[in-house]
Amino acid sequence: MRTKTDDSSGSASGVTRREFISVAGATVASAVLPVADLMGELPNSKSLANDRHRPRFHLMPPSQWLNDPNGPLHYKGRYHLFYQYAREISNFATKYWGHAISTDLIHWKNLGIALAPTPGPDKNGCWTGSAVVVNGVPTLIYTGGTWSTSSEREARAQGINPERQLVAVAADPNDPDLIKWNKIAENPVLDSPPDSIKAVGWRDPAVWKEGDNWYMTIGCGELGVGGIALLYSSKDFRSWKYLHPLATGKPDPRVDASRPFGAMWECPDFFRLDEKPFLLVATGNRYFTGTYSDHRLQQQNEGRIDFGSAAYAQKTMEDAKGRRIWWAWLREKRVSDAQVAAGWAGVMSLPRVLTLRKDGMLGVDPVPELKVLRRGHKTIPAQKIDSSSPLLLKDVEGDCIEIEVELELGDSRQAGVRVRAAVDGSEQTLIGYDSEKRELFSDTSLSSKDAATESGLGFRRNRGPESAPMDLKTGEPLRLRIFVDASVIETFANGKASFSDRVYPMNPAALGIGLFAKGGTARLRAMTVWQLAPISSDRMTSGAELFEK
Ligand code: DQQ
Repeated sequence: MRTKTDDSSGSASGVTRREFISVAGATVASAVLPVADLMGELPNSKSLANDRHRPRFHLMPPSQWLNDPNGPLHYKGRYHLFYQYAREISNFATKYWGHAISTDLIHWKNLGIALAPTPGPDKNGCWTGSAVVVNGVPTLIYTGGTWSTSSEREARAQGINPERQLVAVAADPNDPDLIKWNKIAENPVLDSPPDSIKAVGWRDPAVWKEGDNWYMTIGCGELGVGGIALLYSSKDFRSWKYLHPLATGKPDPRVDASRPFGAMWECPDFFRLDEKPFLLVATGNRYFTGTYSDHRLQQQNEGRIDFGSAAYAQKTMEDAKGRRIWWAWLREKRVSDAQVAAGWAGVMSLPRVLTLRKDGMLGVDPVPELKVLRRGHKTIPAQKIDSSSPLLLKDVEGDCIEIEVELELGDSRQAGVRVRAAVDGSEQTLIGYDSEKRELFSDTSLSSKDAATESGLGFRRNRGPESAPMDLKTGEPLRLRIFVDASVIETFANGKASFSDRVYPMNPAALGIGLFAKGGTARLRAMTVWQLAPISSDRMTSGAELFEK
């Protein structure tokens, strides 16, 4: 099985006139999209450009709202990454597909809106979906929302399904930027979930090809039961047939399946690495693996790709090099009033590469391309770390940096790195390993004194410790790579676990970096701190100059 995300496997490099006309003729022209207006709408661009919490090397829209990554695709030498975009700062606002392109996975140019709701089956939103090349034509499949937040419960109570699946095709497959997309006349290609399932949701299609057939999984779930990834197949990408569940969640005490959100698997993503099947779901950035036969996944093991509650709605693609590249939405961790006041919310994670580890589970690392951002660096000499170590390292600080560190944990109970720290430690974020609990952790309890970062419920908590089980063999050092980009922190540990977090120190000088060890002595083996180059000079990540490479 290969997921066709790359033109190398299709005839896309030269779509024939006949193919193009047959595709174009069968579409309804997309609405006249106010692309420039929407993405160019920067009421407070000055304050955005000067907002020290806005990241500088992460992809995001010029302003307003971003959530899920959608339809990553490698086509004619360009990476295309779409994302859920809204003109208001709210997850319940009407969603569009924002569109960005890159030649190196790192520098992005925002092109504008690829998909906008139009009267009909996506009138209240173009939600999450996928992109593939079908007979040489880049094609999107996504969920159309016909409900608004207020009408959803009512609609479902009346047995009305408020979600549809729709297809859109590139208006000009010879345009490497794929600027314009047309919704096909046959939409919706699916208008309701199977009758046998009392679905609490039915969205976020993900597609792949096996032989001549397309397969699609759609996120679903039943109250009291839990998540279900439904499986469909098609020969022509227009007419889809329901087969059976690809996988069904096992009873899980960690999620409350009596509530619609707990009962649903959003954003399923399915692929094989060296023939081993992996089903990713949004909840907990979790994945399931086991065996795949008769188009059913028999689950044997599960893991998590990112252990931070900041990350959600993971999505992958296979790139031209055959790598499995992963992204997720990094949500804000401050109250919505603060987000609205800032004029922006939501950041795309850094691209990561997933690999098959010897133990059959997924390894996760930042893509090597990120090294292109490295500028000056400072190496820190090997040293002992204990309770008497200084709070901060001398002559090194920053919030647009990468830290590479190797620590011997010694007899310490906890050891790690302190970032975004004020000189007096009044604000600081800790990332480290707890040898007793055998856990990697990110502790944002003291990250900010801003009251806007205090509240939050359950897994949507804004500040506090979060952890990931991680076994280090006796004597195995803790190896961390930490990317700090203003309010974003992404940590990678020993190729085994990753952690995303968001922090908003009130003190602009909370830029310090330190080492800590508690309950014993640890030892620094090696440490380098790299200054990273922003991908845009004004924190807007939208300028055309980004693409001049
Ligand atoms: N966000 C999308 C849905 C998806 C959810 C709407 C996950 O399609 O289920 O913006 O964050």
